[in-house]
Amino acid sequence: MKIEAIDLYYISQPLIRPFVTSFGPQQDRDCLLLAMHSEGLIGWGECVATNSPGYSYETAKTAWHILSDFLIPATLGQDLQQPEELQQWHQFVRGHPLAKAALDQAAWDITAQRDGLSFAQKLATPYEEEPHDRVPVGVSIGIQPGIPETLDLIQQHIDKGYRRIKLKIKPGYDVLLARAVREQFPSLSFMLDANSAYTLDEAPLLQDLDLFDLLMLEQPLGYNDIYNHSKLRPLLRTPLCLDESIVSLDHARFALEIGACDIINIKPSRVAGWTVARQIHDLGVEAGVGLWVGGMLETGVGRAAQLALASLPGFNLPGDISATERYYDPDIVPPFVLNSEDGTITVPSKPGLGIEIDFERLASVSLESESFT
Ligand code: OSB
Ligand code: MG
Repeated sequence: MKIEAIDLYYISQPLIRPFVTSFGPQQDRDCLLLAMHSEGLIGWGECVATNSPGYSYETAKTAWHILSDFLIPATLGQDLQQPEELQQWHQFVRGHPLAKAALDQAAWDITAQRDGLSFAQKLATPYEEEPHDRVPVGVSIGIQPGIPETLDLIQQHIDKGYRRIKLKIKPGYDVLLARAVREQFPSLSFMLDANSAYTLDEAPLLQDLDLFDLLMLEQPLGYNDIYNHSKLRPLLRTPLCLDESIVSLDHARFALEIGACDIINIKPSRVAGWTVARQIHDLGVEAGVGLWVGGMLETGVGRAAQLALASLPGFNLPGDISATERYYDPDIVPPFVLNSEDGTITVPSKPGLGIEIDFERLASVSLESESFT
């Protein structure tokens, strides 16, 4: 299918509540959306880079630049057969996985529609096992003003039916928090995410977290420091999960080879899209490690594709994929809701992403848009 046109949107939507991590607060969520046109079909992609380079060096503005000046020109006019081809088309751009992932997602969406498959079914074609039709999900709770507020929020989410809670931590807001949570919720499945806020020197403090039977500790050390995670891991009983450090299939291989983690948080955007995300899934299955799908406060466009990835057979831990009502009201696609009876969200089953864009809403949250032909 010849790629005829690509529309790019810079959008900004207020979050239901500010999301605070060890790298700072976020109130309005900026991101890019992209529509790929071919043969009367439209494939959608989301670039999760936001207005500040806290989680990644990419921002929505750098992604706009890389997409409009390099990646989109290298994509327009191409004859797309399978989404894996984008790896070749885009390898001349070093890095910038969040920008690449938006086109990758759109290519998976549009080829799935062409094939009459859901995004999940297309991703699952190599496997004997069918993709799951609902996937277990958890919530990621940002840093709150205090411990009582955090305990309240945890209770609210348990009441809604979430079965796994992740809490953001930072130095000074860690061991006391974990102790209070474990005391109040003796059997809760909970985990902590430090977003690279600690150093190996702080291993004794991180060892104190072993007391609280955490599901895992996510990315305590440097975002680009797989090596020190391999030194930390034998010092902890708590399973160690990597997020920021796994930016490619090679990085996943390095981490597993040197024993830097027990678990990988797979975010397609962080690894340039769903093609590589699936390769890391396969590598993780082979290595027998824990696997789950991470989140980046996606709009419904990205959320649909997260759910599709999470439906693959190798994922064995709940993803950071919560109901739309936790993030945006309204969103630009109809809300995803929690199945409260089992703490899951249903994977879209219509062709492609299976979403319906509310173009009026999209226009009202777009700060800028441009069409490339
Ligand atoms: O580290 O997993 C992270 C959100 C933005 C940037 C980084 C992270 C997160 C989350 C939110 O934890 C997960 C979600 O989308 O709910
Ligand atoms: Mg994380």
